[in-house]
Amino acid sequence: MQPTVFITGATSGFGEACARRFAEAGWSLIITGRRQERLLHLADTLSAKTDVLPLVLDVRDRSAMQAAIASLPERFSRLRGLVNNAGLALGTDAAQDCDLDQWDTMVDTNIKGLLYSTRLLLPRLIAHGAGAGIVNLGSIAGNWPYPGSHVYGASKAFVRQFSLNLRCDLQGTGVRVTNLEPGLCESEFSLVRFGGDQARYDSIYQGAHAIQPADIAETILWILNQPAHLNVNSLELMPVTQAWNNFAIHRQ
Ligand code: NDP
Ligand code: 8X3
Repeated sequence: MQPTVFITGATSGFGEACARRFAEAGWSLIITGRRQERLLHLADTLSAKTDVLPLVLDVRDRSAMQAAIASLPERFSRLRGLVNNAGLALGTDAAQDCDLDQWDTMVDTNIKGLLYSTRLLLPRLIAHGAGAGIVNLGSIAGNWPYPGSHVYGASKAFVRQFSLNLRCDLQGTGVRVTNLEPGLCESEFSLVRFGGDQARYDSIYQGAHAIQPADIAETILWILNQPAHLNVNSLELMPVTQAWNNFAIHRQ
């Protein structure tokens, strides 16, 4: 029987690249996202290669998530993989200048949405047992501070600790958990963060040789294909061009 992976946020970036890579590797797919047209187009494209179930879902909508997951068709009922990918950053202003609605959106998506998919799908991963795994999209922003990261980085620090804590509770079930922590990657992520400012987006990636979504998809497939006795707890990735800088000192 083909393994099945559930991917949140498959309409662009890492999620879409994962859908394409896992389909190539022969996995069945459950793919989700809010943008219906993109999701259905992707499902249509990949259905020539594998069994695909598209679910138009907002991860923040707990009752819609519950209903969709409760009524998964039998052939998709047992999961080998969950890629908790849906997420976003909004803005880079200093905390004191931020819009509280944007903070709500980041918390509701990056934290609460990830909690809903995890809790609702855990029984199906546990039913699979040995070899099953969750890959959560953390970030270097959950490990390291930088100006303007405030709630986004804190939401990813939540994801990191939640991933480690999950491992304690899942001990004995065979279900593995990984927090994947990428640095600068080229995707719509920055366009969303910069409110659609294409020129600012272009300048961020100019000459940076950023990580590509296909690199992340390859890494996630590698993580989930590790031998069943092995858990990758966390994995931080940066492009070679990215590194740390000095501590900031404000001089009077
Ligand atoms: P993209 O913006 O390209 O993709 C984000 C995906 O999340 C889209 O498919 C979007 O789908 C989905 N999404 C956003 N909000 C919701 C929601 N409420 N409900 C359902 N789906 C939602 O970004 P990336 O692929 O780069 O980012 C994916 C993950 O990786 C995020 O969690 C991000 O924080 C993390 N990350 C990104 C890095 C980067 O530099 N790009 C680095 C480190 C981590 P739709 O809009 O159709 O709902
Ligand atoms: C995205 C990476 O460096 O923009 O999570 O915070 S960064």
